[in-house]
Amino acid sequence: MKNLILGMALLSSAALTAAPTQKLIVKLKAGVSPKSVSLFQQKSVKDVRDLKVSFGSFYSIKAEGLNQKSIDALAQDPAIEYVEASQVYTVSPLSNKETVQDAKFGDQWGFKNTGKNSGGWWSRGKAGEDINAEGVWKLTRGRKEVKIAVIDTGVDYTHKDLAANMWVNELEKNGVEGVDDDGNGYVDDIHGYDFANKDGDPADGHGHGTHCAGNIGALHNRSGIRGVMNNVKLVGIKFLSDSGRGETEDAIQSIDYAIKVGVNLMSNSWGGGEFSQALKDSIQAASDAGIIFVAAAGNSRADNDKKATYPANYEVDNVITVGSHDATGKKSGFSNYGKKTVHIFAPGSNIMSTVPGDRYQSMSGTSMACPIAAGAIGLLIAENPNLTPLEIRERVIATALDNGELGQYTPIGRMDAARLLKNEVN
Ligand SMILES: [Ca+2]
Ligand SMILES: [Ca+2]
Ligand SMILES: [Ca+2]
Repeated sequence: MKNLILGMALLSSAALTAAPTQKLIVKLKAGVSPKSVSLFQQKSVKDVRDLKVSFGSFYSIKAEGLNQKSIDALAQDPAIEYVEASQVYTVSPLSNKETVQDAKFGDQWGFKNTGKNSGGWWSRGKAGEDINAEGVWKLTRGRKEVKIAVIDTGVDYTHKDLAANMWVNELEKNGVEGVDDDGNGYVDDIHGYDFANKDGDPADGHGHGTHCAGNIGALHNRSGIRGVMNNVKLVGIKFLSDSGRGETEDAIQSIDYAIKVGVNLMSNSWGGGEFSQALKDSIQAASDAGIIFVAAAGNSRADNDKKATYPANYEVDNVITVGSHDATGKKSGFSNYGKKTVHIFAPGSNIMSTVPGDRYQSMSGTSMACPIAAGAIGLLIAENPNLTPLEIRERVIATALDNGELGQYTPIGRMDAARLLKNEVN
């Protein structure tokens, strides 16, 4: 096991030289004290950081000054289960159009496709190629008991179209600034947490996370857009910085935090890097807790069956990977695909949603398809709270609509939320 991890993920000494700030993720064996790890005591090892997660003893260390010999020694240490290189993850929305002051449901072709509302005369859509939002809203608009973590660049929790659907940690809201009032280990985490900056304010300095949040849970009021869910609690978990980049240790802590909050689903519109056993262990811990992990398939036009994209390709029961289709029902040009590994497609081209400052913007990417699918799955959870992650994934695949365009890219087709709720199988 140890050697396998090293072979797949650990940087060579040459690569470490090229990236001197590269960190390593170390998992200690159960019951081992970090004081007994000889390498942690060496002068060349800096910033030994206990990640304090609930599903194992994980540390990050600075690799600066480490040579291959000392890494090999670390891997041989009987106190260590595995060691791997930290990965860098990014968001990659493809087009950032101008933000607008207001937007409307009529702009949301992914929810109701008229054939004429997908972005302008040059991009005609096909009526009905949408998630059938009006159909599913006759059945449910969600429940406030359903908690969804948006693990991303943060969320503008003050946005007028989101504020009422934000999760509120009441003890912190009514507590003392600078004090961990609910004793969960995180100071002032009122609406979530910021693992990029290690503070209790997950405000979004990028825009991507707020866009994702709006797709899931923007309010069904008279202004702005609508999310797939009108009733939901959104937990803003930030680990991607304002430039849209984040690292393994913060991703792991984000997933751990979401487990501790007790979310039903994590929406993950980010990716990059190589296989990480530590990230897979985190996702497995979420699965063990009955939590769905929805992942964007990636935006590199690639076949995920042939070359794995992470976290989309982790083989854990709770991972539901989403590709993007456009307003004609065809695969978006940018979208990754995979007959076996991309479980469903959802709208992801020219998607209008919320961005910080009470504004709206159109973005494209599997980053957008992911939260739209996550919202539909949130509706399913609202009505069927006892389904297991595997049962949910199987139902998502089985109730997908075959629109005649996506069969070579995914098991069956695209998301139709009404079919998902009604369990209309093919
Ligand atoms: Ca707290
Ligand atoms: Ca506090
Ligand atoms: Ca609205």
